[in-house]
Amino acid sequence: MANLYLVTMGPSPYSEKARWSMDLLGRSYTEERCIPGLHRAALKRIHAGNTCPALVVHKKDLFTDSSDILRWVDAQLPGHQKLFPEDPIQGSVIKDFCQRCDTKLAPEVIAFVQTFLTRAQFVELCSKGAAEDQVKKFRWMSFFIHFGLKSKLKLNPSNFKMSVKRIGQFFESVDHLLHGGKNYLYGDKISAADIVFASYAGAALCIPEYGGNALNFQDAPDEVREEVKRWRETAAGKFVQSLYKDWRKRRL
Ligand SMILES: N[C@@H](CCC(=O)N[C@@H](CS)C(=O)NCC(=O)O)C(=O)O
Repeated sequence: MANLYLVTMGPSPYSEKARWSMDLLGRSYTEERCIPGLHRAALKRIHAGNTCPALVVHKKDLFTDSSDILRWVDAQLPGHQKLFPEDPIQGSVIKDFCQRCDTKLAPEVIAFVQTFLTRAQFVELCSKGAAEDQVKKFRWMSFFIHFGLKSKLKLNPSNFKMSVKRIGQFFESVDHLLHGGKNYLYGDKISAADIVFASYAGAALCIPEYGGNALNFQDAPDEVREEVKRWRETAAGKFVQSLYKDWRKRRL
């Protein structure tokens, strides 16, 4: 096993947050990209829980939550590059914002992306980058996985509407943070707040530079495309697009 071993799921916004923070750190790591529903074996192998992402460091330290992975990355960075500023007040404002993204934005984004996917679209979205044996298994299990996920996450048109409303409200709150043409959400340099928000919003906005598997805007369901078009024009949407262009491939 590699010194830094990251287990993810392609479309998972939490996985994108972990992947992006690892990429910012700039150390080489191995990513095992799993298919939802078939991810348990990979997690079991590293003694993790039931959810992706999970990170194993030097074959001994295990992090099983995207926020813990982001914190681990931050601990590796020198003071002037910290993603959570050392100033306690700014640090706690950013921590609160990130928690709000975790609880109020990410679950809505998952519902938004998945609700109207056909099984073929779901298979395509989940398979990219996964190991060949998982992809093969997925071909005959996808009906059950797709159906199971829809019922587990209660994906239906009325919950979709609710998710659209909540994502829209979240974007409005970010529009306020960006008031006056700011380049970053808090302070004058990139922070955890920018990475976390953009990782989650990037999945909703079908951003081509998304590090995992995002929907392709052209092929996305009509219901999704309509909202994406609108959100991309907001200050928050433009901010996410430019952060991906400027920062997604950068190292700190
Ligand atoms: N709080 C966790 C949430 C992770 C999470 O819910 N991951 C989803 C993918 S988006 C997952 O692995 N679900 C699989 C399952 O629940 O079995 C984190 O931030 O890492």
